[in-house]
Amino acid sequence: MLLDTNPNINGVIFDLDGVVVDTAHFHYTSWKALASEWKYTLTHEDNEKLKGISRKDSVVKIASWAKVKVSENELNEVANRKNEKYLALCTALTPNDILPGISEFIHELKASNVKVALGSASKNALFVLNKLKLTDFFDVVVDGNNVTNSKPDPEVFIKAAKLMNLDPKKCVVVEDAPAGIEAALSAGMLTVGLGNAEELRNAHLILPNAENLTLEQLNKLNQYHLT
Ligand code: B16
Ligand code: MG
Repeated sequence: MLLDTNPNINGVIFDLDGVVVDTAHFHYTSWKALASEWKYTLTHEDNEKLKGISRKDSVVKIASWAKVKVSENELNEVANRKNEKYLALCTALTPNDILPGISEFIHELKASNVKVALGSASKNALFVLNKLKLTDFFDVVVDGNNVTNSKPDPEVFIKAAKLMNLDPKKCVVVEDAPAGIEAALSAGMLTVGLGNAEELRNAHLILPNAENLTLEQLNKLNQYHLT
């Protein structure tokens, strides 16, 4: 049986890290270890600026903060070593690590015939989704392996809408990072920011986390419906 559907919302695109699962601190721990080799102490504020940014672009940013010059070879080598550390931490992930509210919301969307996609900058997205046993719930997965430009470029979200066969104006993006909100707005989509209200101030709707994320909440987006 279909639940009440909102005609303005045909698809929801989820960011992965920080929205579906809290892997952001795994990224932080791994980058911090690498940055310390350059005698640079990566701060929480620095890490906020890396959210949603591709692995390679992250190395470039950290190198510039540490004021070190890196060759293309070194850049790749550092990115690979960071990924080994990150994957080692992700190995222990289980469905218990899905953030509160996310499974319920995905089930509600499926029951209401709203399409569900992933739009992540991560090249490890499928590995993580498999660990969480969530892969089969996503109609479409677009990740760091399928895009050329990382957030705040809208490519990842535009591609997800295209693969779902949906009008971007009828898609809602759920994000935890300012770069992701910017990307979604450039894609012409409605946005829900999960986390810090000040950092995510450009989102149409801001919630502290996904615990109260429901289709009823998304009805608040009707006032912004894009024509
Ligand atoms: P990987 P999201 C992003 O994922 C992370 O926020 C960001 O910190 C990370 O550097 C990026 O993925 C690339 O990840 O190294 O696994 O390819 O938030 O867009 O889901
Ligand atoms: Mg994120």
